[in-house]
Amino acid sequence: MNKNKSKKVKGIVVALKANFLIVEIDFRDFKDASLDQSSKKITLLCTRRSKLDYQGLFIDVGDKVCIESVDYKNKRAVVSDVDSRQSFLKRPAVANVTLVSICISVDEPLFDIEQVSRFLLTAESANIKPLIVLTKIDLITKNELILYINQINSWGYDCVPVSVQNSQGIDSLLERFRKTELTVLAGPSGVGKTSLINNIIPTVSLSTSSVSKKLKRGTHTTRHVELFAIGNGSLLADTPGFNRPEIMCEPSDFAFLFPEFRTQLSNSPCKFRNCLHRDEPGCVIDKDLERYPFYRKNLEEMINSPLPYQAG
Ligand SMILES: Nc1nc2c(ncn2[C@@H]2O[C@H](COP(=O)(O)OP(=O)(O)OP(=O)(O)O)[C@@H](O)[C@H]2O)c(=O)[nH]1
Ligand SMILES: [Mg+2]
Ligand SMILES: [Zn+2]
Repeated sequence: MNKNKSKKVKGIVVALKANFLIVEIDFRDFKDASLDQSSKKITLLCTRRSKLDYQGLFIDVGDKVCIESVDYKNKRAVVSDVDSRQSFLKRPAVANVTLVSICISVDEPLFDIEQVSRFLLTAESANIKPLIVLTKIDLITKNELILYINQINSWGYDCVPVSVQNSQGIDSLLERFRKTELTVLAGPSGVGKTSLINNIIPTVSLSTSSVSKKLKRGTHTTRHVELFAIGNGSLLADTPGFNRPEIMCEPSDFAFLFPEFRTQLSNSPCKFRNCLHRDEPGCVIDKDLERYPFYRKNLEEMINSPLPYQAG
């Protein structure tokens, strides 16, 4: 009997294809003469044990799994167990995310505060750290870029400006990603997420396509989430772009998803504990903050929507 067939091995789901899971394993820990020892990783096409379905355990990209019945020759295996998740980003669906890199282009498609904020809220509500990656900065002047950076900083976020066209900022972005276990590139279609991966990992050559001239929007080129190794044990996920993330939140929690409001609330709380920061007496939130109108509009929608609370 092949010894490895009964051996349990740990791996990570790097992609989902039809009903299969693509699992990458690091096989340095155990030797198999039939394997090509020049590479350190191997990807296997896996099915899942039906007990996982009975237990209602969903598996997504980023999940750490246990595999068995490994057939190295044909690169097949069966997923028998899944570790509990450290975090989960619902859309794009990725498990164990440590950083959400929200890619937003300064032009083509145009920077839109409401759209960026919706992506930021997705990360905030999953309790995962967001970073804004400002893409296509070759399309604007230095002064325009400074205004964008200041604007993003005023919301309490960090931002890394990049251009794939002239490789500006790519090295420092990569340095940041290599300090992170699993970074997800999220953002609208056409902002250059896949172009960034192609630039960072020259050995992959993923499909990209130009933004529609008429609508000035992306054409939804990437269709699946996929993880790529970027060195230092770090992983980077390319994801399909989408334009309008939903906001799902309790009205009383909503303000805490905005760092600029959190700062004000932690300095001195509002007079009433259940303050929704509308026009209540003793409210400490500065209504002149740039994103306040966005907060207010979505708060009203949430309050008026049937449960569960949701804004448009
Ligand atoms: N000028 C300029 N164009 C860029 C840059 N990065 C990407 N593009 C272009 O933007 C277009 C869209 O790029 P993609 O990488 O396909 O965008 P995406 O975010 O992956 O889009 P989806 O897969 O649809 O979500 C392509 O025509 C790229 O050549 C950049 O830094 N500068
Ligand atoms: Mg893409
Ligand atoms: Zn208040």
